[in-house]
Amino acid sequence: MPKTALITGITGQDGSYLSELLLSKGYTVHGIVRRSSSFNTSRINHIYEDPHDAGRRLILHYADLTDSTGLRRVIEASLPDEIYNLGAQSHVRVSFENPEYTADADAMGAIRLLDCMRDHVQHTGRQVRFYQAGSSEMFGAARPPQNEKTSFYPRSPYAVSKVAAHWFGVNYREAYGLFIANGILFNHESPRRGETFVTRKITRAAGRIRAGLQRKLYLGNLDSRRDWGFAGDYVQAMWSMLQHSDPGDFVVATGEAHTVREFLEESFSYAGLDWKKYVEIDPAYFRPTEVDYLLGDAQRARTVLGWNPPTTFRQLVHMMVDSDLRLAESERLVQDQKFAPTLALV
Ligand code: NAP
Ligand code: F7E
Repeated sequence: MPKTALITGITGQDGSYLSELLLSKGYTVHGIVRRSSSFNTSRINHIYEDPHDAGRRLILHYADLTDSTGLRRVIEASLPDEIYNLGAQSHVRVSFENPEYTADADAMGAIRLLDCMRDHVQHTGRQVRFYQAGSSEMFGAARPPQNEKTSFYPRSPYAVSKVAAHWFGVNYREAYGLFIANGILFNHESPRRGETFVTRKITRAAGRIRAGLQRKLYLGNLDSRRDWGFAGDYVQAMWSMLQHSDPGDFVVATGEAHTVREFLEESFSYAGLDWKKYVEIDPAYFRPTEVDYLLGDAQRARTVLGWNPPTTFRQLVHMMVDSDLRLAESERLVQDQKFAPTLALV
């Protein structure tokens, strides 16, 4: 039987790749979109289906992780076999500015959704599986390499909220026998990455500097190390966790760490630029408490799930730079066209 999935955070980077994956496997995909005064569906426009189309397999619902009534209604309307909780205020620096909202969406949002699922399972007797999007940020200051046995040491309101969501998942699994898998994913990036995360900020700047649209790039701490993988590879691991016979917790990582400076060097040199001519340090981007070194040990995901990420660090950087060079070039063309009529007048 074709399955049905419900994704919170479908409009985000991971939500868009996961939707593509599930649709390619024959799933019907329901997604939660939060109300915004401007369009927030750009990452899924290419798979969007008109509500008037018969037999469509991508169905969007307005709901919000801060509103349990709406979540309950969407679960009852979509009858999912699998729920992927990807929705979150996912920016670590922003979580210091908006701690209460971050905890509400990321920690309380998870328990709201779990509780809706618990009631739904109890009332209907249906089997539903749940994926919780945990993060390497939960390890924070713990010594690398980090794996499922490493103790959490969160260093931001975002990370603390994700730790709470992780333990809500463990508790609901043990208390009610629900199938709940916690992914502990290390940083994963792509051409669809939000533009205020450091990787995309760097590749976006490389493209715009090459196109003559930007002069400087202001960054914070260049010394922190991250284990960066490709988001397209990581959504495969999410799906695999829900296909396994038993629910569990899995670290998902490449096992290779690089500094922000190394990401910068690789991006700019691939774009034919010397980063030292363009980059300035702005302490505004420093964090009150930094996470210095994240390096994942994903042996359990490799052996139990058979998950092995094919994309290398260099391939990831080049994919992002190539995409942002094309994007900047199209921005430049639009800008040139805008000025063309004015030039023609003089
Ligand atoms: P993202 O691009 O920031 O997407 C977050 C998604 O959550 C967006 O669809 C966003 O909607 C939605 N959202 C935010 N607040 C919400 C709310 N109150 N109610 C409902 N939806 C809400 O994040 P991502 O990179 O795809 O990451 C997916 C998940 O994995 C997140 O939970 C993140 O914390 C976690 N994670 C990410 C990484 C990583 O390296 N990418 C690593 C570990 C864990 P809008 O589009 O309207 O903003
Ligand atoms: O920062 C440093 C910054 O914001 C990476 C989220 O997806 O991954 C992400 O969180 C590093 C940090 O990602 C700038 O201080 C320097 O050390 O790209 P980031 P993150 O904080 O690692 C985890 C796994 C998640 O779960 C999160 O949801 O880069 N850095 N200069 C900078 N960071 C930013 N954003 N901007 C700078 O200008």
